[in-house]
Amino acid sequence: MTDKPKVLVARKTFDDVVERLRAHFEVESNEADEVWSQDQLIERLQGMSGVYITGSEKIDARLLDACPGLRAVCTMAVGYNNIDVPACSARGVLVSNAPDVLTETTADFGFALMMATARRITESEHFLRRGEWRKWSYDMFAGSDVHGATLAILGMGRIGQAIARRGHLGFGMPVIYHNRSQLAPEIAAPLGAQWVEKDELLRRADHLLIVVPYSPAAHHMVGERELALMKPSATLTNIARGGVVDDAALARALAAGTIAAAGLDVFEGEPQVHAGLLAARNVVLTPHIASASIPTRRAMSHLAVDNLIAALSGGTPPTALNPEVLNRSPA
Ligand code: 8YV
Repeated sequence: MTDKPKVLVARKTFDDVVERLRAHFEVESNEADEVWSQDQLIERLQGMSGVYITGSEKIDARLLDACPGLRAVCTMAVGYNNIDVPACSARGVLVSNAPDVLTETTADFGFALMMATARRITESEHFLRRGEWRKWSYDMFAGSDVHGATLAILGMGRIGQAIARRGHLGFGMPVIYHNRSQLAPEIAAPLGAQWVEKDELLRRADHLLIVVPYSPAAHHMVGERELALMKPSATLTNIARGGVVDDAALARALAAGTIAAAGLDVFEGEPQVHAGLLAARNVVLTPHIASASIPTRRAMSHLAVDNLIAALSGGTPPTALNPEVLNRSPA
């Protein structure tokens, strides 16, 4: 018998991460890394005080009402559009995410994806692997330049700023951005970043980088109308969330030559990918791996555990989204 609180690790993670939890809690871990339905998750959460999740598990009022013992929901992702934070707060459930630790790794990937898209790296590799490379020619897989081109960033949080720094300092790119709030001048100046209206951003972009968090207001923020504003030579790279871009409209724009190419790490309805994107020649597709370096995935996982331990042991979770719930006496 043990009186340790019970926690659920909803997806497979590093063994030592689970071991850290075992020192404090009775732990059940999804070692088979099955993707559970919400009903299966609810079933496994019975009697649990805390849960370690990823960006894939949906935590909403229905789940919370079915799991009244739950006190802490800690995700190893920075994005938390899968969690109804107000519903958690209303029930006194602490929520945390995992910011900062993935910023530089995700910015590296966004930049790499943008470069691969501009310089047609995967398209040319597929051509080579198919055995079609017979001779050199002057315009074979000629793409667009990255250095000196206008870097347009939609969303200018931590990751957007890290991408701006790479573009401005490393590649001499003029940087424009659109965000609800403007950066303080002392932050914008070293990034060479200038705030512009969204339509101007789209019109001037040589390379558009989308890093805005998903929210209902951001749904299809880039759709047919927005794509039509872009230069035919421009590229679009999305490392934010599926749903920010209208994938059907993007597939049409890529086929029609409205824009030159796209680099996509996130998709509407992933892991399904729109058939028009799969069929497109001028698109680089990756399976939501922007934060996937081993050190960063470890840091994200350990940060979720730091939060879970603190939340259930009377400590201060380092990256709580609703820390105010800890000051409330239990109902
Ligand atoms: C994660 C992400 O890999 O942190 C995020 O918001 O999108 C990625 O870094 C993913 O969400 C984990 O499920």
